[in-house]
Amino acid sequence: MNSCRVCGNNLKEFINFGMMPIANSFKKTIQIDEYKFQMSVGFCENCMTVQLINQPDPVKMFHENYAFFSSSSNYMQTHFREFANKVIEDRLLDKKSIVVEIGCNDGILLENFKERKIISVGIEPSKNVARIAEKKGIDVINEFFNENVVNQIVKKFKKADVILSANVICHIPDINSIFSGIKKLLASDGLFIFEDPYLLDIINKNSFDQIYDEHVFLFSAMSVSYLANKNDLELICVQPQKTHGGSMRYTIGHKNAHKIDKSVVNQISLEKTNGLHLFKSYCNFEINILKIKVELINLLKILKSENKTVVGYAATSKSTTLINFFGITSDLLPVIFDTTPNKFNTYSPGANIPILPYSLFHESDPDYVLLFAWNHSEEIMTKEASFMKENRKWILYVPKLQVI
Ligand code: DWN
Ligand code: SAH
Ligand code: ZN
Repeated sequence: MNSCRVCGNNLKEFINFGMMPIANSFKKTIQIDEYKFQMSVGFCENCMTVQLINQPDPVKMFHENYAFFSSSSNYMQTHFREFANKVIEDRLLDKKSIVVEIGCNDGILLENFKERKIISVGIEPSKNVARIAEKKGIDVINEFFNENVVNQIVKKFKKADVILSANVICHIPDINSIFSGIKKLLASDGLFIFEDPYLLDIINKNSFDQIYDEHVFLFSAMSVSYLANKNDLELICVQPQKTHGGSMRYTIGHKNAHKIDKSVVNQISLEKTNGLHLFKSYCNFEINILKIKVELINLLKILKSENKTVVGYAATSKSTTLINFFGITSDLLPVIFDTTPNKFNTYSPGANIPILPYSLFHESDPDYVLLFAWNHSEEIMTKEASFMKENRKWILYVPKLQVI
């Protein structure tokens, strides 16, 4: 039996992607025997949480050489500046306030609090990115969030007025211990605000590539509400976000400490209208994933038979699922260009497709560009408008296959 990490009930499996590598394990040399794990996804009919059935040990994914640097997108920098400003204004934060962020990465969010002279602490296990945040003058605890970290913060400062987290809570398998840690760390009138890719958007847009080793949970308002309640907390507000193809911002407080916004009940009812509480919806999701697999592979094969050049744009974590599940090899996609120096001149996880520095993209002469960072399409398409004008086309696969 596969037990739900939230409530212990039996998980019902709905898709098996097969053996998958670590999504961010970009390699200096070609490797054919790298670490892989069985990536299948299950649904819990009791608490409504969608989750990976197996997840690699967190230390295999988050370490001193983590490949994702949050500040690689200008759009995300703006998003996090606006997020910080909103929290400061809504919560009337000042020099006496304490803000804690779980998974601060390179400090993309906390640097905004630092600028406003508000005390903030980041918890970040991946040493290389944590060091960048520290260089920005941010106080970082280089550890996985746990009870010891909670005690350290409360002892050094006080309980947190606000605990923030973006694209991190859905990464943490031992989720009840995270929520019980938050219960201890949060001041009596404090708020825990986190965002993660939103299950309803993932299903409706068929953005199945949000499923990879790091993303152990795909949350909804239903499942977060259950999780909060179980840990003597309460979901008090939800606010949809455009980021990462559709995310949800969840605001949580101590039980009975805040008025519950009507957005919670409205969102849960929308989720039920869309069948997120029913196993059959996930079986349909699997059908849609298999459909796009056939469509994209057919397109790449046709383009190859016509001697067209196709290159990949952005070696995202998401691309690891797509490339390996679809069986894309370097004969269909000879190269991926990316802006992250740590990924330059490496080979992609699993498929061993070469990753080259972004500067070489404009020296290449592709007919088609397969956009793996489809979530940043506005930013990227604007940036590349003049290059793409020269009779080149984008290939997009979310929410459906499009050549534009
Ligand atoms: O949840 C997560 C999110 C926040 O970030 C993490 N688990 C890992 C990561 O996911 P991702 O790798 O799918 O993130 P992005 O932001 O969709 O893609 C980032 C990659 O794209 C980087 O390698 C940089 C690259 N990129 C690029 O080459 N040119 C990005 C942009 C915006 C560009 O213009
Ligand atoms: N908040 C950033 C980073 C997201 S990437 C953003 O939205 O861009 C996920 C981050 O979570 C990584 O930097 C990783 O090291 C961190 N992380 C993973 N598990 C964690 C844990 N248990 N506690 C704190 N941070 C964690
Ligand atoms: Zn459950």
